[in-house]
Amino acid sequence: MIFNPENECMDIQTRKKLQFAALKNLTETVYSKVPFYRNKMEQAKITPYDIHSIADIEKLPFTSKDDLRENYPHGLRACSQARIVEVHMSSGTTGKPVVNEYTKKDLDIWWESMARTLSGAGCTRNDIVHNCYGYGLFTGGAGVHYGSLNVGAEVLPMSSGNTERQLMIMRDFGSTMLTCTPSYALYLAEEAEEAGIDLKQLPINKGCFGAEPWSESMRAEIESRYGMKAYDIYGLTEIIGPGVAFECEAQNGLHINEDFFYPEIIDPASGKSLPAGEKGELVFTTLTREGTPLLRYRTRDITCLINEPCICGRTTIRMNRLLGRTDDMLIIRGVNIFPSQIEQALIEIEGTEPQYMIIINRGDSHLDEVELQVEVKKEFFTDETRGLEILRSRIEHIMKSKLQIGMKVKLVEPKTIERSIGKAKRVIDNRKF
Ligand code: DLL
Repeated sequence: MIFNPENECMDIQTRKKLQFAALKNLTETVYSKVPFYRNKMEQAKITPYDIHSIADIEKLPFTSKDDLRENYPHGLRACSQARIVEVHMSSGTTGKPVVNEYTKKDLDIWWESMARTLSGAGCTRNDIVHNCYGYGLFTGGAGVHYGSLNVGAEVLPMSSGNTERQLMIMRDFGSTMLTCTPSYALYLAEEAEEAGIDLKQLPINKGCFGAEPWSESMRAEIESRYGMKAYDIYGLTEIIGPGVAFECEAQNGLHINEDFFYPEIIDPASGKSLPAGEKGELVFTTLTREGTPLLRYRTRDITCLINEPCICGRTTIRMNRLLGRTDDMLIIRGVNIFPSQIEQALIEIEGTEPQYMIIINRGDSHLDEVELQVEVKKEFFTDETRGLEILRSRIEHIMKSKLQIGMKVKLVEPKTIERSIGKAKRVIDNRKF
């Protein structure tokens, strides 16, 4: 189903003209209203008058996650506070959160993008959307919620947790569409099996899954366990939340809502633009955003663009499912985590060495399980095990409060974690994506 054929199937040349007009407008706005962008553009010796076509976007400076953090909380806002109606923040816990401030028009863009996304997966006003993405500062819950309302579907604002209740409501309310992380979808399926519920007999027949890496084999497993079609959805807090790109019935690449979010692929090392088909770092410019618009934002996600027509009739450019990241960010149970955060927390705990290994497994329950091995100072390894046990539970507690995910801590003797020559290996990720 195509939610907005006029825009989604627009003639490509017409779209390019609109993108150019929006880009020009955007550069004028940020140049005049956001000192951060004016400085960057001055350093790059460029003004809005130098933008003569959409291709001139390459002249503009990039924006990075660090820029966002350094300008926390309001440094990148391009309008008055009075025009802001909603705020979301990154799920990450490193330093300062990454903030997105929405005006009413920004929310309209999100409503539209998410309605296109859900419609791409076949959602109509007859559907009952079982939304297990988290509600709160995370964008997943709100994004799907708004999209469902815009389509006219009925939405069940579930959030995650309490599986028994999830399954009861799914059955009793006849949910037809599931939205959550792919690992949570598999976890729910496992619990349903345990409870003797045959999901294939329930009305649930499609789902939109994203916010973390997943694979074709996970898709096959979700589809067969639920007897449903499983679609990939992509997005990030900084740009809008979910709804930046989505799969259609072809399930062959994600259509980018490029009238709102202009994509580029660059070589992460040189910053040079790469043509469609070549793998590199995904960069977005939020052409029509008002609250916290972004110029050439480096996502650190790796993929390639697909510039061929799609059988569904949409003319928007597609991106491949994500192929990795340029940094070492891990997504564990939907929470973005950098190994350096764990290191930082350990340094502050007396009795530990800054030697650690993070081992991630996708457990029997299909949820991510983390074991953190930490080297302990020699003097702690005595016959008295109580001291060790206190230290172990203290580390678990600190990690949980700083990183927002639970992990199993295993204390090991000094010098047991393998030392590497050169770049230390801190993560063993056994999950299959
Ligand atoms: O994860 C927004 C979202 C919510 C997307 C619900 C889809 C569904 P963040 O927490 O800011 O926002 O994390 C963004 O998650 O840069 C990717 O690395 C990763 N990611 C998002 N979608 C996918 C996907 C939300 N479909 C970061 N496949 C992004 C793989 C994904 N990775």
